[in-house]
Amino acid sequence: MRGVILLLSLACFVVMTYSQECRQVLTTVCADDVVNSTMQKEDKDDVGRSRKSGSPEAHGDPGAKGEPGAVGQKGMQGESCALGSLGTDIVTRLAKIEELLTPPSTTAMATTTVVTTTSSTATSTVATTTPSSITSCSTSSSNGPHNLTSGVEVYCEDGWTIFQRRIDGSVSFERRWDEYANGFGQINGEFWLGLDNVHEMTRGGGCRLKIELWDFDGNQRHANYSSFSIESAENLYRLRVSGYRGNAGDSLRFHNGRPFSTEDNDNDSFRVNCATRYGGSQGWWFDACAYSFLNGVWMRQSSGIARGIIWYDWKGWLKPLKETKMKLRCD
Ligand SMILES: [Ca+2]
Repeated sequence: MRGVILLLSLACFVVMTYSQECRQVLTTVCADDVVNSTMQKEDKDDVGRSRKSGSPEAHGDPGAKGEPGAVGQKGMQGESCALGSLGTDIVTRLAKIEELLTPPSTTAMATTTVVTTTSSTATSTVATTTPSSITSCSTSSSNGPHNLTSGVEVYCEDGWTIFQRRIDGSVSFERRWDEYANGFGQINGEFWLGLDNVHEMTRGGGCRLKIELWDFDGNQRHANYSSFSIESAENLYRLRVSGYRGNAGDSLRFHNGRPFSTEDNDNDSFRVNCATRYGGSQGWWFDACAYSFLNGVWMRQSSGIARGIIWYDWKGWLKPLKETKMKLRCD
């Protein structure tokens, strides 16, 4: 084709240089050649172009489960867990509590004794104006709590030592033998001074007993005894009382000479335990069982015979009392 075009072009250039027809033929042939050449070039270029990627193939089925692996070797022991600041604080506090709860060693007790002696000396110097300890309430000029030289804390009132007080039922008198022997309660509220203490105070003789009683209507009665003492623990803290005078009636006569009884130490003369017969577990000098029971359950309304704080010769068995004081004085 290129050769034909070349010959035609030469012939046209030589023979028909100025022929319009020859120019048209040459232009048409040349145009076709350019079109064909362009088409071939485009076909060739198409080979080099990238095709659109096809749709992804679907996943195949999962393979079968493999055999389990061999057991691995035992790992090394880890380090102990470190405590955070909060944990350290708790440990420190626990150690302090343990220290406080641990009985002092012999050395520590010796040190404590020295400190106590020093403190007592210093206190004695101050005590010239305000005595901190007395031999008994009969030597005290003020009412309220006092420390006896024996170490016992007592409540003094007009020279008398209160050893039993009921006010409002705030302190339970349901106690066992050891508690009635040692004492319990609040010195400024309801308390029981303890049979051992009362025995020590009255063992020398010459003691009197005064009992003051109040009902829920504000009425007050008293019962005084010119002779009063409590025997030792070996004699079961037997009550010795005589020489009644007063306006409440002698409801202790039935109990004179009787041993003390509690829930865990039945020394009464009844077939059952009198200490647990009246709705509680209080101690008293029961016989079979009581015409007086000042340690009874504190209650406003009676729940049965001799239940509550009882003084038979004033209120009978069905009218509990509200407040009581039992106090002694030894001259
Ligand atoms: Ca009994």
